[in-house]
Formats: sequence, C-alpha cells, structure tokens
Amino acid sequence: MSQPTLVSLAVQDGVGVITVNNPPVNALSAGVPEGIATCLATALADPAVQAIVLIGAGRSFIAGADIREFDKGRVTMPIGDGFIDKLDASPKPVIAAIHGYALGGGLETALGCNYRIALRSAKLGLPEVLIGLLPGAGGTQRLPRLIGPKAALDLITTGRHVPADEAKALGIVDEVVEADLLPAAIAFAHRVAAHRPLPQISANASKLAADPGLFDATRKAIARKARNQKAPYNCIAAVEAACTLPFAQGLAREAELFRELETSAESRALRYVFFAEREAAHVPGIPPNTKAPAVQSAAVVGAGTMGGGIAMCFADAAIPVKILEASQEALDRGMARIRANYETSVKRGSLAQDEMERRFARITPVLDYAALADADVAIEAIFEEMAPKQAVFRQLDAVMKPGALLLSNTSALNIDEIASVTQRPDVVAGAHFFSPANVMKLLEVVKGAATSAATMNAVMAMGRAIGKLSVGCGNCDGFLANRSRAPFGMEMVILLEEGALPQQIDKVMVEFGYPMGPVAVGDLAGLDIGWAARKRRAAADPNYRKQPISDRLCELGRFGQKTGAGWYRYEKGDRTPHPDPEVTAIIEQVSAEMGITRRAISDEEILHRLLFASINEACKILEEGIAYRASDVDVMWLHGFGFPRYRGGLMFWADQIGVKTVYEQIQRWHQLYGSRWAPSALLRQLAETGTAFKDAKAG
Ligand code: 3H9
Repeated sequence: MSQPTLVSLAVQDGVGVITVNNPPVNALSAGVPEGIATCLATALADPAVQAIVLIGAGRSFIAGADIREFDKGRVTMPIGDGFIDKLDASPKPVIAAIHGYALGGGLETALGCNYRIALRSAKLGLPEVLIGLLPGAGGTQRLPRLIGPKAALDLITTGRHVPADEAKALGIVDEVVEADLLPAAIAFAHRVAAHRPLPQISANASKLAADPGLFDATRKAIARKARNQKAPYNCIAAVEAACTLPFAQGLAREAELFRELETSAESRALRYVFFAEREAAHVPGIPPNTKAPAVQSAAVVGAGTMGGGIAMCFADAAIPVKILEASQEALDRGMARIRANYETSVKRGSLAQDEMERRFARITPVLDYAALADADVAIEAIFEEMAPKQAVFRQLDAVMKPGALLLSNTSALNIDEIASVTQRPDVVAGAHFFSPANVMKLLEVVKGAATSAATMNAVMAMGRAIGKLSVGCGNCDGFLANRSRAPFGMEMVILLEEGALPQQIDKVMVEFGYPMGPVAVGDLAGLDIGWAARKRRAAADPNYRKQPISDRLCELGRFGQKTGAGWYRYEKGDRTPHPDPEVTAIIEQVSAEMGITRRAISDEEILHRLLFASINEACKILEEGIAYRASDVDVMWLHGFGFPRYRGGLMFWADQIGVKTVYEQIQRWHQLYGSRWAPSALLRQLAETGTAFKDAKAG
C-alpha cells in the first residue's frame, strides 16, 4: 500500500517527480518500495506526464535496504514486490536524480531506471558485502551489464563508495551536475522524453564478455581478506551468473545466493557491528544534538612515536598542529620520523608528494609551552609515568587559553590524578590513541570524575573530525580497552607455561580470524615495553603475577622484530616469524622450574581460555559502569586489537556461544586455577537470567 508521507508524486512541467522522504537516509524501509511503485503507476497513467524523475528528499538519494529490517525478517524477496523491475519496465523514461548516497538497494533502484544524473558530491556503491550480503535487488546482474564484469566485481567485492565523477567515467551515471539537482533532472527529462528505444540495462548484454580467468583470479585475490567468510564468494558467483545466464535466470540465482547469506552468522555479526559503531558515538549524559565547537588548531606534547603519529592525524585532517619537545635534538628526531612516515606513504603510492608537503607543513615544531597557548586542544603524549605527566599538565594549565581541551594519551594511568594538578579538571580527559596513531581508527575517550559532559562531547567530536571512531568510557587502570585485553595476555603466557608453544597459539588465533597471531604481534610491538611495565607493576604490587618466560626473553635482549629475535627468530630484512628451538627450550625450562608437567593443550582450550578471560574482565568493567555498553567493548576490540569483524566483537561472539556456557566454563576454571578466574557478578546474573551480553546494561 502506498504511504504518501514516505513517497510522494508531483507533476512539474510534464515531468512526474517521485520523492522519497524517509529520514535520515531514505532507506528502503517497508512502505518505501511500495510507495515508489504506486507513484510510478500513477505517473504512468497520467497522460500529462512524459517522463519521470526519482529523487530523495533531505540529505540523500537512497542508502539501501533498511538494515534493521533484516533482523526482523521484514525484507522479502524480491524487495518491495519487484518495484525495481516495474521501474525497469516503464514505458516512459525514468531518471534517477542522485545526491548524497545511492548505496546498495539505492543504487540498484537507480540501475532499474533508464538514466542516472548525479550531483558532483554524490557517492554511489554496492556495499552489501560489508554487512555480509550481496546486492540482492538486481545489482549483481545490472551493474556488470552496465560497466562490464571486471569493474562491477571491483565495486561489489570491495563495497567501496564511488564519487560521482568516477561513476560517470565508469558509465554508471550519464551526467554530473554541480548544483540544483532537481531542475537539472527535469531539464534532462525533457531532453530524453521522446527518445526511443529507452536504454534498459537488463536488456543489454553487450558488455558481459568476461576474461575466462577473471572469476578465479578474483577469488584468489580476495582469499586472504575473505578468510572464513561467504559473502565475498557469493558476490563473485552472482556476477559470474550474470555472464553465463539470461537476465531472469541470473536474477533467480542472485536471489538464491542472497538467501544463503541473509541469515548467516557472518551477516548477523556484521549488521550488528554497523549499528554498534554508530551507537558508540552516543555517550550517556550528553543531551542529543549538543553542539561541540570544532577543533581548529591542536598541540601535542612529546614528539616520540605516539606524539608524532597524533600530530599526523591532525595534519592529515587539515588542522594545523604544534608539536613540543624538551630539546632541539628530540624535536629534530621527532620531525624526521614524521617525515619518514609520510615518505613511506609516498613511496607506496598512497600519498602524492605535493599533498605530503602540505601535510608536513601543517606541523610546527616548538620548544616552548607558551607557543601552544592558542591551540583549541593540547594532547600530552610523553612516556607512561605519572609525575612527568603531571608536570606537563601543570605547564599546560599555566599557558593554555580558557576553554582549551587538555588531554592525555595515557593508555592506563589515572586521569583524575593527572587532572588534579590543574585548576580546570573539567576540561581534562583521556584521549587514548592506538599505535600507529596515524593509522589505527580507534580513539578511546576517557571520562575522569571531573570531566564535564561538554568536554566529553567535544573530544568525541574531535576524534570524528580527525577520522577516528571515538568510543567513550570511564576511568580505571587500563580503561576499557587495555584492561579488558590484559587477561588475554596473561592467559597467553600461562598457556605457554602449561604446554602450548607460540606457534600453536598464533595458528589458533589466525584461524579464528585475527590478521596476525598475538605472540607475533608482541614481537612487532616490541617486548621491552611490556617488560618495563611489568617491572613497574611488580615493584608496586607484591602480589603481581610474574611472567618468567617473557622476562627471560627480554633478559637475553630478545625484544622482537627490532632485535631480530623475540618469541620468534627473524631473518635479516624479513618480518616472517620463524619458530625458534631456543625459545622452546626456554619455555620448557621455565615450566620445569615452576614444577609444571607440560601437557598437550587443544586448540579450543587455547581459544576459549584467551577470550573467556577477557569476556569475564569486560563484564567486570561493565558492572562498574566503566564501559557504557557491551557493544562498546566490541567496537574497541574490532578497531583496537584486530578481532575479526565478521565475528561481531568479543561480546557478540560470546553471545553466539551462550552466556550460560561461558559462565559454567569460567566457574570450572575458577575451581581449577583460583582467583584470576573468579566470575564477575554481572556474568553470573546474566547467566542466571538468560540475558545476552549484548543486552547487558552498564552498572
Ligand atoms: C541492501 O541494500 C540490500 C539490497 O541489496 C537489497 C536486498 C533485498 N538502514 O552512518 P550514519 C542510519 S543492504 C538503516 O551515522 P553518515 C544509521 O544507523 C544496505 N539505517 O551517517 C544512523 O542512525 P542513527 C546497503 C541506516 O552520513 C543514520 O542512518 N546500504 C541505514 O556518516 C545516519 O547514518 C548500506 O550498507 C540503512 N541502510 O553515513 C549503507 N543507513 O542516527 C549503510 C544509515 O540512529 N549506510 N542508517 O545512529 C551507510 O553506509 C552510512 O550510513 C551512510 C551515511 C554512508 C549512508
């Protein structure tokens, strides 16, 4: 049934203008496809209408099917009772007028039209693969007919958004305009109103001849990234069907391949992540629509690896940034490292030389705090010790203009202690970047006891402005990210003491979906950092659980890749980790010294011990109200620690196993291993009430 508020028809100068109005992004929610079909029928029946324009109200054309409706089982195939085929069969020309986004079902709708005209700022794409689906409304059949199978495969298997100019060059759109889309579309409609035959993508097979090796080559090219996933392969199979089957049969094959994905664990996880990432933007206590002043200038204290990377984030986002060091020598070293990082990108071809120069020129090295005074934000990024950090904040407090944000990049230290040395603790917060700061997308925004809601809002917005995914949390040792990850690291070394070897742990986690095993990641990051932290912790806490194997490696100068040896051995100029008999000997010797009889440990035990340990800790973090919601834990694990996206994140994955099963296993390990496995009260409560982790509320 037509829903006039969602879709309306107006006749302007002989052109029927169908407008979709389903904010915020005109998704094809129930009622929208039906509304388009009804308006189309009305326009076709009206002799005054010679051509039809389909346009979106508000900020976008159509951003695709309504992703929420998949979980409610409301997306039926073909979507909207075949409304795209009705557009396709229209005897009067239909022109899609595209601004904002034409994505997924939105682009598929436009491909059902005879012509497409777009604003230069518009983006088009078929991103279904990113949520574990394939374009199921004819996209895999029409796009290859329009632009050829090779270009179509690129768009469909990457899901990338194509700017209007590129879409024109590819042949997806017929005309690109600068402004005034509707008048331009109506003028276009007048120009083509009398042209016959109408261009109909479904009827044109002339571009379908594919290089016979194309599909196998594409399967091979995606194999590493698509590990454990089905959607990318079904996308290829659907395009292959377009090249081998008549249109109607190709559509039927597309539908079959789509149905295989719609209810898959992979697609459910990826759809969950889509919303989890958006939910993370909302920090409790900040009224919706609160405005945050834009950060227009920044300052970074410390030109080490982290400080330099943070400065690059601002420079990359066209925000001028000053970087401060205590000595000219350290400053020169820091600037040289930044330059070298940019030069690597230029060499790789991901950054043009002139753009690199523009970015580098936005970073000003300074030696004096007074030079930072006017910046909208100052971020401290020196080494992880409280007293020197407090000294930095005293200096910042003395010079920074009123209203400036004072942030610390600490990954674990107490924000309240840092804020306490200033006269303005309300503007102090944690801004924990992940290494390398200019590459990693996650920004953990930490609220101290005195941090104001306005400050939290401003820091979250600052993160978004520099292209980060900001996730808020409260203050505790290690905050949300590192605290929830710490038990994983501890369990890993205990598994080594009990009988596992580095190569087995890495194999299990890579098979699970991590891009790299956690032991090899340690070698990449450098083992000396953890060694220093362990020594500090052991000095402060007599009960601190020692990690004798890790310590022994460091005592031998095995700091990881940078010294050619760590948990693994490395050949000169090569980053491939090679299992090292010397390490096996050290591990076996430590086990013997600890009186442990080594045993064979199953892959499943390794996976579950590592991840369950962190699930339990994440529950404690939720219970304390440090994490605002379980999905924030997931977003942090996906973007901070390389957890496989198609498994949804730590807590979503745990839900697939079942709260009760996780709880009972943790109880068994509690009996066996003692206090480190004490189940969190929240976990017990969830298990007893049969509540999923994803529905767990912060304490
Ligand atoms: C599909 O089409 C299948 C077909 O083949 C047919 C099969 C039968 N559904 O991201 P933003 C919400 S699959 C529901 O913050 P931006 C979003 O949750 C679909 N909701 O803005 C947010 O809500 P809130 C293929 C959606 O400007 C609000 O809109 N299409 C949808 O940064 C604003 O979103 C896609 O995968 C949706 N489709 O980015 C496109 N889209 O304010 C998915 C958005 O409550 N969407 N929302 O948090 C996107 O990539 C981005 O949202 C977009 C805008 C680029 C459009």
